[in-house]
Amino acid sequence: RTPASGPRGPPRLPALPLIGSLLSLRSPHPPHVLFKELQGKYGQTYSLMMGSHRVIIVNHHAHAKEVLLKKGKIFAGRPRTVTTDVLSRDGKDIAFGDYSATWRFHRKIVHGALCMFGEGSASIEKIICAEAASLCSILSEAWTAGLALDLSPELTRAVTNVICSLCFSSSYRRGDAEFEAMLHYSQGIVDTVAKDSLVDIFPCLQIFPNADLRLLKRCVSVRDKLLQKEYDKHKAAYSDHVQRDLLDALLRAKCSAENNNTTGINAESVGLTDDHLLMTVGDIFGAGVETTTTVMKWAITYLIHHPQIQSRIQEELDSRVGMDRSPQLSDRGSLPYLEATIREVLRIRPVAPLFIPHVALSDTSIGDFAVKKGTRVVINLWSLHHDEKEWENPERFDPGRFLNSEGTGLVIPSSSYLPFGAGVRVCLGEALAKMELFLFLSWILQRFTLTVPSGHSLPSLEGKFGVVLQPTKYKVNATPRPGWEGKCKACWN
Ligand code: HEM
Ligand code: PLO
Repeated sequence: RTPASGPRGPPRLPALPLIGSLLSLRSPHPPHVLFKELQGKYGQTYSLMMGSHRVIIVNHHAHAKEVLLKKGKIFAGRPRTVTTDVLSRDGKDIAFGDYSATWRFHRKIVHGALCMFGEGSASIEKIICAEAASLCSILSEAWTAGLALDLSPELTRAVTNVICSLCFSSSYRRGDAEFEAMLHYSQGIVDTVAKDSLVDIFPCLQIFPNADLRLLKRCVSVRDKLLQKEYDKHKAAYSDHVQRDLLDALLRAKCSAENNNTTGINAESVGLTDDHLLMTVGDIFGAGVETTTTVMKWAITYLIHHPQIQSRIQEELDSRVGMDRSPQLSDRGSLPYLEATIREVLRIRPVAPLFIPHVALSDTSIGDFAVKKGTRVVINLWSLHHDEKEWENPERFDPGRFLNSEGTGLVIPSSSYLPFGAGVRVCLGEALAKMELFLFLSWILQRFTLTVPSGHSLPSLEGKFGVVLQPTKYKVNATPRPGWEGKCKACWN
């Protein structure tokens, strides 16, 4: 315990030996909602025990920014947990890997490779638009056949193909068996990894039969075979002179470290082992697919609930882009209402409502509270994005919040908004995700109006909590807008 005279830690939830705070956490609500509610009793920043680990929950933006920005390096650690160790071969990736020289080096390589395709770059725009065109022709075929569609696999394939191009220079066709396998393993991982499951709280439970852990291991082994296959192909085709994708960029860094013994740097010491390379590309692939797809699904869910917002975006598209060409990245500045809608989706249903836990790398503080080295810190983005003092009626979906009073320009109306995190651990895919969301949504809404089939109820807004917060499945009618019904297939591009 901190001596009475010194700075104290944050208020504590009652904890019983061994089971930690589990009893006070039993609740019908998902953890981000429960952690928001507990503020009423314990204040904005409080701590609890998860098994033997002390965890601080941060619910206010001032403390969140202190952790992420002002003391970003001190709080840049990640905890080791049973499930993330299975996924990342003991933290040899970026997202679940602890703060280290290896971690910094991998972030730098990925950042460089993504910039190569970066914002404004013709190639990434072309890749996304090709996928948007193919998505739109599938919607049109379904409409012609009179079918309502579960959009989830179609959106996932479009988003997967973008990240496949960037990571591996490859793509999947509709019905591809490997793609079906990927959909399946990735859902298994999302459902079981890093959500403070019992094995993460009590690692000793691994020795008992545990269905979740078995499922995770099976899914990870399918994913690893897929990654290994790409890795072997890239190794066989490797040349110092060509860099097609992220995997080539990682291999180049590995080869140059191996050929450059004079500087004392070798592949092993900077963490450029086969395992590290595979786990890094696995992270980007996994994050690239699950996050953007989830936001697309939430965006469509909210647009179906709010047809008037959908038609306002369509009016904006009609007046700024028209029907004779497809939207492109350079239209972003002239479609503020669509951009505001994307911002509002990211606020109301954050992809990662609890981020990934951070860890204090030395003794430090948050506000006036003392924090011991090794303490885990969970930023509750749900609380930041639903803070009643910052957002009027936070559960109301209202893109207008992000527009200036004339409705012509974009604003960020509150500091309590961090959809991609901030600081040392900020999301690596922010620019890519924003390009994809803008192009996919603008292409779809230029051509179609989305509704639920008649007689079906509106989709749920509740979401299923896992490592990402996903909407549940439902069917959609995509009806071509006036003027688009009779257009030939070639005109969809
Ligand atoms: C981390 C959000 C898309 C790669 C994160 C974090 C958030 C986030 C909140 C955690 C920050 C923290 O722990 O402090 C999002 C959202 C996305 C998105 C809302 C889509 C709209 C992507 C994409 C990629 C990506 C497309 C890959 C290209 C990563 C990686 C990390 C990360 C590698 C871990 C960074 C680290 O621990 O150093 N993201 N992300 N994300 N994101 Fe994203
Ligand atoms: C998604 C399922 C994949 O099969 C594996 C994977 C890798 C990286 C993870 C991602 C999953 C979920 C979203 C994560 C991402 C790293 C950063 C990102 C956690 C588990 C976020 C939003 O923090």
